[in-house]
Amino acid sequence: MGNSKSSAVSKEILEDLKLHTKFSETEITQWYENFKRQCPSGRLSKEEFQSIYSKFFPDSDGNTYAQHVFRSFDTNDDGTLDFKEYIIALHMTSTGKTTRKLEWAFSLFDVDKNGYITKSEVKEICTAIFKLIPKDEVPRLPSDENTAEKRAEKLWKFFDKGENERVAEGEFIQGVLDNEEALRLIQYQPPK
Ligand SMILES: [Ca+2]
Ligand SMILES: [Ca+2]
Repeated sequence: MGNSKSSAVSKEILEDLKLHTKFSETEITQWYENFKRQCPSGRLSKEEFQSIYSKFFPDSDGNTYAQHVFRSFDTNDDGTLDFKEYIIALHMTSTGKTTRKLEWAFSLFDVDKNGYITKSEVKEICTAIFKLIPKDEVPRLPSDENTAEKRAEKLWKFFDKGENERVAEGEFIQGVLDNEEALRLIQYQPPK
């Protein structure tokens, strides 16, 4: 316990992360140390993740969104985030190319992980995103975006699908790449 051997990132994980992300060995090693400090068990539970995540949204409710983000990061579905999942998530959401980010956004919207997005999944995620908007910002939103339902309707139209049709990953990414409005609606960005 607490010796240098147990706190070092394993060679296997390190090689894997160097291969799959653009992070350097130094960066990965530093993050691992931070990760271990915040999370000595090496696995982040959903509750721990939610409590860290919610701190980024002090003026709104980040809990529902955090649950979806956690689900999209937990690629092996075991209910915890290990270091590898955490770093790959960080790679996809913060430093990845747009396509990488959109692949992640797709997995965020694909609530049941079946490879397609339905309109009800769009509504579910739009509801979670809407909760991230601080209450005092809501009155300033355009009239076709001032409820979660309206945002879901607006976003769904960009994919050019019927009510009961579903959107595949490629269609989702293309729809968002082709429409800046769609790109804006799949996330919440605080006004500058
Ligand atoms: Ca996991
Ligand atoms: Ca789905």
